[in-house]
Amino acid sequence: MRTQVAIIGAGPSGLLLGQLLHKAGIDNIILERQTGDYVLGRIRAGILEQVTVDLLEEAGVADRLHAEGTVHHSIELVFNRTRHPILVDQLTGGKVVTAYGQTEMTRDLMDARAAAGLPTVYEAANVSLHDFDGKTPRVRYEKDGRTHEIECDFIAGCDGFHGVSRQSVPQGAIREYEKVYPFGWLGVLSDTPPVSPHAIVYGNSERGFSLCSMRSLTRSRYYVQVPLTDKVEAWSDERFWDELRLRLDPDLASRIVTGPSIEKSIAPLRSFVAEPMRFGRLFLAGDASHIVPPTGAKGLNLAASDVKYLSSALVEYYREKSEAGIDTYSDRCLRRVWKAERFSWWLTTLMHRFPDTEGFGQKVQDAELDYLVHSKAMSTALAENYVGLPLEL
Ligand code: FAS
Ligand code: PHB
Repeated sequence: MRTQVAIIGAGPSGLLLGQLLHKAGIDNIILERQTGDYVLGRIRAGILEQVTVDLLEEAGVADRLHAEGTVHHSIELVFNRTRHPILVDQLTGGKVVTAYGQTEMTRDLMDARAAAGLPTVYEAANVSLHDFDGKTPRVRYEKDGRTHEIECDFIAGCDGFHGVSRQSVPQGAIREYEKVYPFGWLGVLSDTPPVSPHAIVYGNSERGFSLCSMRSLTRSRYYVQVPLTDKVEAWSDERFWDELRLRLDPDLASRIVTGPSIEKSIAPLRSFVAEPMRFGRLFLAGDASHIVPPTGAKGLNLAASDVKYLSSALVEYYREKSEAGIDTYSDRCLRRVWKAERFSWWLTTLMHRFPDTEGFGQKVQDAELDYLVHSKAMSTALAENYVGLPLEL
């Protein structure tokens, strides 16, 4: 079999890339090792930057997002049991974020791909990448007891942090940067009305970080910081709700509507970047190349901006026979990736309690929070990073 672009992974990166390439008349196939239902069952991101919303519109899959997504004009920081609004739209000249689950975005992309009759191979086992350092790369995979081979012009490694693409790059050709945080996030999804329907609430209390978010006006998403040694089995719903309340201000705590968890899991936090993001005819995009702690809601949005740069570069190659876009792909992505890595690290450091934060360190964190909510300059810096920096910066 032959195609122009072989995409590894049917997460947001792979599906969005496939849709944008299809819109541009570029043939592509997606190889996914799991089933579609398994991919949809992963509960992850929930906040979309305007850049991501614009891309989904460009891909023709934004109808449900506009119908069901919730626009947020502000966020709130809670510390010392007091809530402080950060009026994001006023500080950024009107920019906002949209609450819309990654699961729903993935479902919209899967439905659009199926409706267009585009080839997606689910349960593709033992995917392997070949000859991407030349001009005729190939991808192999196993399905239904047979080995299949695809000849292509380019391979897009959209297969996430644990995928095969980055692992296929010769060790000497790639540099990795990593920071692992000494805590995780215990997340709960519940079919209850969000406690703060128009603002994502980030808390820093002596008991640790908390986050009040949503997926819709009838489905909430909450998180509390937990030690890495914690097991989700040790957290009953009741224990979770009690702990969440203890980390909020009294008014918000009194308004939490509890209900049975429909998903509950603990995720570790890490910062990670692999450089460069291009190896001959192989391009890495999304979590295959970088990971951020979810505090800044950047992971999914960075995947979308990588895909914007990559799809534009491939369209330019096929339409204008120019390699300028593919030659600058990695540098353009990494300039935006590292700014998001910095912001995510900064907000994680500001809003979490670290095991080794002594008296002085805690006083400095307290002072930074106090300065942030009373300084227009610092609140503006938070706001412009939160809504997403312009693509061209
Ligand atoms: P993904 O990991 O989503 O998709 C990669 C796909 O490739 C998967 O479907 C996988 O099955 C497939 N694959 C892997 N290896 C393969 C192989 N060898 N062959 C074929 N297919 C293969 N981001 C936010 O912005 N906000 C959040 O709140 C947030 N919360 C998160 C919580 C968790 C627990 C995790 C893990 C991530 C979270 N993220 C969050 C980040 C997350 O949303 C990612 O940024 C997003 O999924 C990136 O999408 P992809 O790059 O497509 O990678
Ligand atoms: C979420 O809704 O899952 C979410 C929201 C904001 C974040 C991280 C996660 O910063």
